[in-house]
Amino acid sequence: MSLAESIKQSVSSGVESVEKSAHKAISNPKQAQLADFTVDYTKDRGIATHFGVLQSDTETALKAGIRGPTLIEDTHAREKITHFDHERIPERVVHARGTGAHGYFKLHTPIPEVTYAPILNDTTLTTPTFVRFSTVQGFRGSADTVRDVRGFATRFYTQQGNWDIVANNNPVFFIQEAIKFPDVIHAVKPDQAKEIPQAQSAHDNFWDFIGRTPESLHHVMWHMSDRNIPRSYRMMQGFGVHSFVCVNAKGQRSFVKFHWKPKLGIHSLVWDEALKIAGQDPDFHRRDLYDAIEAGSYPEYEFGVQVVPEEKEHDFDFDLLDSTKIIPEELVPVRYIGSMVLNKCPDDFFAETEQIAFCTQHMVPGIEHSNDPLLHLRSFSYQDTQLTRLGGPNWNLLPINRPVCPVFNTHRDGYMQTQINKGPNYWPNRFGTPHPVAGKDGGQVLSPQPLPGGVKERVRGPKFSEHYSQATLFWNSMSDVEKEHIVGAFSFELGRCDDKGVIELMLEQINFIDNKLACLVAQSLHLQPPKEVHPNHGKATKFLSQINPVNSNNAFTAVGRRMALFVHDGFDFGIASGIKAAFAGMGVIVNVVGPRKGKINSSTTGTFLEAHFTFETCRSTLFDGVFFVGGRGPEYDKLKRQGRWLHAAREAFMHYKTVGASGSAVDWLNKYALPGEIDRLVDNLKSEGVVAEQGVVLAGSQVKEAPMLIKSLTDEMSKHRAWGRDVSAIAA
Ligand code: HDE
Repeated sequence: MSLAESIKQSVSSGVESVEKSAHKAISNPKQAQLADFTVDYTKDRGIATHFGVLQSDTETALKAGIRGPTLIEDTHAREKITHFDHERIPERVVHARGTGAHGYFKLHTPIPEVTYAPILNDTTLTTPTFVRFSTVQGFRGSADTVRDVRGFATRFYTQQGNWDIVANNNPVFFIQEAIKFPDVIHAVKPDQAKEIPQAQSAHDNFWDFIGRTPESLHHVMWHMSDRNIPRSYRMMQGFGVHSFVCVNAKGQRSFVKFHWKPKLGIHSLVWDEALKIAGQDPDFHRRDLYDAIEAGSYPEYEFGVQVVPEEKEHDFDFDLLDSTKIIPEELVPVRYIGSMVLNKCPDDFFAETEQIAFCTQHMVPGIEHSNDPLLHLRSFSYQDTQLTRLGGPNWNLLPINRPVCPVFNTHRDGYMQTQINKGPNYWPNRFGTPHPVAGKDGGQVLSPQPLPGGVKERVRGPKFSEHYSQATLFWNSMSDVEKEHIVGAFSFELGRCDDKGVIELMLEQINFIDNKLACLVAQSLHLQPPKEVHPNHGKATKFLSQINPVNSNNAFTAVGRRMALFVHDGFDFGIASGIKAAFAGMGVIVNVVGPRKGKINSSTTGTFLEAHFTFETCRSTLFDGVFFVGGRGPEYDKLKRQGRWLHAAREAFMHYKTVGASGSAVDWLNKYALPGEIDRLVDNLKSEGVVAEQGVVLAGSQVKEAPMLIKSLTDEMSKHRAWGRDVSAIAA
């Protein structure tokens, strides 16, 4: 659709598109299965007890006389209270805070040379998926935007059973051995005595552990980078972390790393913004995901594999089984072979997002465990933790956990058995069912693997002892802006530590990664910069920076972004409605922000826009760009005293976001909101209808300027942030 056509579109058209209806139409066996378990309470049916007896009063309990005691005989009241009393279940011991969505996966490039698993071979299949995104450290009610690793757990409901890739947004992990997992988690979670701080790594215990665990340093570089304050779950990569093993029909084995790459690119918040949003909208990422899906702007991720045939296992200077290492994409390129679209929000958070029980052991034939020392105990842990969290061994029968293929076995009974299992409960039996299935008929046969032999002892492979090289590779691969952010993050985190010994030990470790980095962190903490002890190897990879456009993993687009349109009574309707309609057609979410919710009248009689936010309920942090629409009338005359407008403009500017204004708001922006920052641009506006530079976009008040304005806004928004802007004089 051309810009002009978009503008003509009705203002209220939303983003309902042909694409949206196409996605909706895809048949999804998991949705069909869930529908059988769904009770729709909007259908007219009286309130009943759990056992079906209709009730005439659910607000007043049975009493022995007016003002008398409540009677135990009131079964409805007792049942209601009892059920409520038992509503809570234990939250996940890690990744407690999360949000989920349904979707589907489609393969476009089969890889029969790597695996015989049908899901990675058959391009005609549409496989239902459920994804749960999460943070690691915080409790279930903690804020979304904290500095933390993000979980990216995907379940594929395949015809061969459930396949779970329980991934993170960082490609490496803190530790090499699963036996250390309780320690790293205890260290990062709130202190045992005071239970503070919540959902943060900026404290003594975490950095104490890290300083004594050099294998975690590569991961810590990711943790201190922008990666761990993502802008959105829609703009985050996902990594299976381990090298898994895939097996082809000839029995040949390969090591495979799984990758997710977001279509909208990889983008992050800035730290000040993340801190503020944690209070302003703790559900920021949750809301962002739901809003996008409900607006039809479906998140999409490409699915890729890095494949190393088994005979090349030892060709690297790191161990493929070491989950603290990436395989640089220069050495083994990622092959993108399919994609996943998330197109439905859950109907019931608890039943779906909370009760989904991912397990790394959920693998389908053709995909297997490797000997990564993080993986086997991990698989044990997931199965094990569900027993406590979901209260027994029958959690596979919960609707969200049920595979879409038929399931027969000899497992029986247990708490909350919800199936009537008719027939034999042992094998072998005289009936011949349920029976094991041969490999050629789809039964799982694990591939034979020669074992190295040796002595039973607590050891790690020789290449597991090098910890700094890839941490340095990460640092070297960052752009200058990203390096500044890493220094800032270390300074914040170590600045929050109270124990001097913890800080000094960490500085020593950082110095092994790069001396300049250590010196910058030391300077910011007013400590002695350390001498160089370990020269930087100087190597870099071009696939890690989020800002450097040579990273082919990244994408820059305005699609899926969010823009706040500030209007006051008397605003210029043509410009405002033009932006709104054009952006809606492009999949940019526009929220009108006005002096009150509801109708805001423009300067053209009879025309108005509906405001979604008021000046008070909105903050610039919730948007990728802010635009101030000019206008006429008494409210516009008073604009210089409009504190929320001033704050929104300065704050968005300080966070490097797109800031725009039209008509009379340009003068206001120049004189009051950003004095001294945009003079030259305003001068240029006198000779041109629209001007744009470093994320600032200015326009006159004429409707004919709208297409050019929209193009400039779209271009600036797609850059994500104007990193070249000097914000040193602005505080908000
Ligand atoms: Fe987890 N992890 N983990 N983990 N993990 C859990 O399982 C564990 C690891 C990850 O949305 C728990 O169901 C061990 C790596 C995600 O429901 C638990 C080890 C990666 C989720 C557990 C690891 C992850 C979990 C808690 C070995 C990235 C959330 C609740 C060191 C590839 C899944 C649960 C969801 C959850 C144990 C390491 C990611 C306790 C022992 C590596 C995304 O079982």
